[in-house]
Amino acid sequence: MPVERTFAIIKPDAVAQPGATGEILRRIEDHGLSIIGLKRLQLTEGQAQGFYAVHRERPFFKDLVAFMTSGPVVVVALEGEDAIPTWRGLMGPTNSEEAKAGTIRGDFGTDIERNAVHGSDAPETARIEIPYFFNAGEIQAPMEAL
Ligand code: 3AN
Repeated sequence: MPVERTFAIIKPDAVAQPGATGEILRRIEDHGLSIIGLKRLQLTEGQAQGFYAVHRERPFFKDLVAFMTSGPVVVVALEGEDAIPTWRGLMGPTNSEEAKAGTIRGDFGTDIERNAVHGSDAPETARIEIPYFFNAGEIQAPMEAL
């Protein structure tokens, strides 16, 4: 199993639920992933547009940016064996309406837009997404990653 890094966002809908941020971080650590970077911030419109630039032509882009800037988020850099599939498995499918109870999107999300969390879909994506929010001094790795 490769040691890899991934990037997570706890989105405004989840951050707004008392206890949800702690519970999500607990699930992450319970599944063997190390939190190597963590901060809470209010995204600007420009930050949200840049982060989701790949979706800028999609009909839901404007709503997605409005939602992602509607309240604070928590951004997290993770490291561990199979971190990308492990985190995506914990998250559940994109649409919270299709996500099973016990997944984060099933337990804390509402629909396809208000879906509680984000996770990188591939190592190349994580390599772009982590530096989008963290500078080198804000990442402390317990082991050397790829
Ligand atoms: P995932 O976050 O599961 O990788 P993506 O990358 O397809 O999903 O979509 C990025 C984000 O865009 C999703 N987390 C969701 O918030 C939003 N999104 C995707 N598809 C739709 C849609 N059809 N309607 C509204 N929002 C969407």
